[in-house]
Amino acid sequence: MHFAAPQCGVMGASAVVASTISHAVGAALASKIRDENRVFVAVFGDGATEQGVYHESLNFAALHDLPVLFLCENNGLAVHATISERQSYSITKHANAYGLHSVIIEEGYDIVKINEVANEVVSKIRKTNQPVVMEVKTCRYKEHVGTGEDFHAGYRSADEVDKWKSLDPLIKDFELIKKFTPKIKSEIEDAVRFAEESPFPQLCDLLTDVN
Ligand SMILES: Cc1ncc(C[n+]2csc(CCOP(=O)(O)OP(=O)(O)O)c2C)c(N)n1
Ligand SMILES: [Mg+2]
Repeated sequence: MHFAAPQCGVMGASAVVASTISHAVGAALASKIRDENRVFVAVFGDGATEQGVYHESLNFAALHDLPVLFLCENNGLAVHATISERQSYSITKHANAYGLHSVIIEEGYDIVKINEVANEVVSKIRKTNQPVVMEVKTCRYKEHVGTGEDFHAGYRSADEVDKWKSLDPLIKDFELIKKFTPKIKSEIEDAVRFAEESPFPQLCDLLTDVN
């Protein structure tokens, strides 16, 4: 949640829902002024579209032709509240009302399609400087926080989640899994070894890498 890697173009994330959307818009404005021809991607959930800053950000980006891809991962949930009890609007139609183009992908498990569509959208933004809202429908497998399941809470059923799992390439596509598992395992093992072999941090290390 708190990762940042400016050297790879990752500006950072925040636990405050929707707060980084305006950061992407600000970065896009700065980059446009410097004539860098870059595209900025703000990634957020369906719940974040209910925050005022989301609306201000769409309006500002459209008004100033800023190169931003607003990428909404719509899992139909904000904590335990389902989207049908929270939103009177459609995310894409609402974006159109601010003058933004929009794309919707219902098949959030189709990584090939998402990659193709995202590449097309990014190229279009780079050419036109017109911001776009891309909505991808998806599913949360686990409880809101933690690794357990909470179907007993009654806000959704296990059947709904099973439908998504039955289409998930990371569960179903053995060839894909086999291709990446050895590399992932060895990266994890290296990281664990590094941690176990490292000396315990001293008090004076407390603020190292904290900016
Ligand atoms: C400004 C703010 N309000 C409330 C919260 C508590 N909160 C944490 S996650 C969350 C739900 C966000 O829903 P969504 O944007 O759809 O993201 P998802 O959890 O589905 O990934 C809420 C309300 C918060 N972190 N920040
Ligand atoms: Mg959500």
